[in-house]
Amino acid sequence: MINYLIKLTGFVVFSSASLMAAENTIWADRPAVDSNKDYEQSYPIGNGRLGALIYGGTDQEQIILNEDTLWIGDEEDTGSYQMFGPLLIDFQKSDQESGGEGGNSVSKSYRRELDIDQSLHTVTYSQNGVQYKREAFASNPANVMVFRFSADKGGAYSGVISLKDTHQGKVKANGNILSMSGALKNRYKSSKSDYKINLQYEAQVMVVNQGGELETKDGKMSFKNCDGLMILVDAGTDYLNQREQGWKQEHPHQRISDRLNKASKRSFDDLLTEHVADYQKLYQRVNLNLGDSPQDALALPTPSRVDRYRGRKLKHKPGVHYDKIAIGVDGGKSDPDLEELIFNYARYLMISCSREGCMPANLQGLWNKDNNPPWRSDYHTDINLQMNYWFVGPANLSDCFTPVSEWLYSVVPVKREATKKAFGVRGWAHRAENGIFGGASFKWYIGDGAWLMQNLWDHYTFTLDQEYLETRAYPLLKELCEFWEDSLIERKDGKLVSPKGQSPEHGPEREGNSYEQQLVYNLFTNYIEASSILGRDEAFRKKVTSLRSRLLGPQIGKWGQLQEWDEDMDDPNNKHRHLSHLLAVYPLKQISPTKTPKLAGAAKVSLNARGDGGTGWSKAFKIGVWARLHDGNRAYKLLKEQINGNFYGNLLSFHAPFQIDANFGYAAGVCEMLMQSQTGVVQLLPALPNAWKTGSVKGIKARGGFEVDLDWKDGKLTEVKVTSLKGQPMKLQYGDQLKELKTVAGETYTFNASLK
Ligand code: FUC
Repeated sequence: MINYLIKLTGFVVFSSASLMAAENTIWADRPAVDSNKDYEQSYPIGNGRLGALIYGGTDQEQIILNEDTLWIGDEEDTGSYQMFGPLLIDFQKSDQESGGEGGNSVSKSYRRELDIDQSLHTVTYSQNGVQYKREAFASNPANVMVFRFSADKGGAYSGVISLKDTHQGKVKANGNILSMSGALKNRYKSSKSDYKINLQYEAQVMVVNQGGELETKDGKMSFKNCDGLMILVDAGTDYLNQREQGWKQEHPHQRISDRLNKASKRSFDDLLTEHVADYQKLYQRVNLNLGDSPQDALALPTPSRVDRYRGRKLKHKPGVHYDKIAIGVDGGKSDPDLEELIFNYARYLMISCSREGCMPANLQGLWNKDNNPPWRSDYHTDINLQMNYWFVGPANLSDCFTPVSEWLYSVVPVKREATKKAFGVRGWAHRAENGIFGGASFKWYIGDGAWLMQNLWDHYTFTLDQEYLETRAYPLLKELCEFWEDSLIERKDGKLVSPKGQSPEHGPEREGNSYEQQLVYNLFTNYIEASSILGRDEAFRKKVTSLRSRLLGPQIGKWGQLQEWDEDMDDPNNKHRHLSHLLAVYPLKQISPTKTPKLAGAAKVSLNARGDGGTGWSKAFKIGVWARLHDGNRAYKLLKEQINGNFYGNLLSFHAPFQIDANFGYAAGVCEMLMQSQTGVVQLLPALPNAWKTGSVKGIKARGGFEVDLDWKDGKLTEVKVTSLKGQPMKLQYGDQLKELKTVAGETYTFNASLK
């Protein structure tokens, strides 16, 4: 933190930039050269729609290009997310050069960093007496990616730029533009039939040189003796999220050309200033301080810093995943700034891969280097997509949520037909794997829709956006209630249960799994509230209220556990990564230590039995559940388990492999530790661990439209500031203190630990 910097004034070993940015900089002292380990080394940039993984080589710069609509698939099959392909820049070494600091190998002056406060990627190194600098960012307002190559001596840049098409398209070089375009015809590895929709795609790379010359030949572009280069990149497809238009709009060529032409008339600095302002409007809303890290941690490149934290080098065997990742390894050293950095990085990643008008964050966010990516890099709805977005409300990034509701709204017509065909009922349901044309694969998990609708409902509770409620959340909630009205089965004792299905992704297929029972209870609860707020559909609301009262509720089994199934058959040795029977604790709200202490106790028994191991997302999930059970130290243990076992040196979290849900789930867990508002009461520091003795958080959000700043010292709240954005009444709780207040929109209210 900054105060740490002040303490260190005059200390000369580390650069002041790296100290100041301890919780905002990810850096390495070598390029990401091992192409098999992209996700462990390369750094992602993105503007919501367009993204890149950057390797930072000094012989060759490799930039993997992505755009979020480049998908194969159709209304039947999920398909998969595709990569656009690599952009390669081969640097020609000058004649005088004789080894020394060159090549893609380590050089002492080399530094590759991602500044997540500015959303700017920089590579610097010296070679043969020349100081080189390469900067990169993805601008949301200009809607292009921008690269600048500069040097402290003239004429230092010579080399060749090329694009690789990884589909069936053509690469062309013309004037100062390299392009590739074609139509997608690939199939995902497990798909049997041809797809009915073939998107057309195009990418363009525009090169603006300072000094020197450009020349195009054989589909490549060479640059010679240039003082510097500005490279502008854009890519897109003809995808449109409207079924009635056949999922297509016009070819992307003109849009791309227009954006590049417009950007090329502006200077790099001008584009950068606009980009940073746009990015920081979202990023700088929240500031987390969990304490100060020691000097030796701050001096290390990020991969070594993570190893220092975990007390070992990560031994990651690619084949080993699911529930077998080592736990309880804790020989590491404290680094609260790293815990902050990982929280901040989730916010960086979300702003970079999910902005208004874009597609939602998929399993890899936006970043994909493979045309047969793991699990199709798709929208998995039996936890992953939901987890991606749990933290956006609390972390003051609700703006990043609308891609989810827009995507869901666009694919529901396809799901409605598939649901009718499969089950003969109204409404819509999900299979676990989902694409952008509504096609799906793997098992039906008919609770998934209600789970997604919790995200949609939460978006409303944080923003109180009435238009969104009327046009998106409400119609989807209502139709899903109809699905359940048609699908619930009445048992002899009058109880209503879900039809046969699996509790994700293990165990037998049974009726009345806790997974669906809890989700349906929650769906009905949210629907009742939504229809009351809008004053709509009173008769249906009554019906839903009556259905809800007859649902088979949560049950406590013979070893004190919260049952996962309708019968008492849970295995205390089951360590499965999914925790679907604990959703009522988190992210739903039916079970809480204050309102339903017995059930919360049973949830604790179950969670203990599941253990502290698992995939990245599973550990992240456990942080949140322990936080909701108000056990801050245990939540913190899981947070450490996740950092110890499931983060690469570039701070992308893994399953394995890399899956962005774990990055986002980590941030969600941290938010739950600091504040909770799901029960209608804003609980301050409900799960503060001993390890975060003194700290603060500014700008996090509570449901009802409140922005909150918290300060604590020696484990106790010292001050809370609440800014009311919507003028709603508020209930504030800290320990045994409860304060009810009426608020005025725009006013800020300050209280001490006694809430006075
Ligand atoms: C769910 C999980 C898996 C994996 C996949 C993408 O099916 O059970 O662990 O995360 O999604």
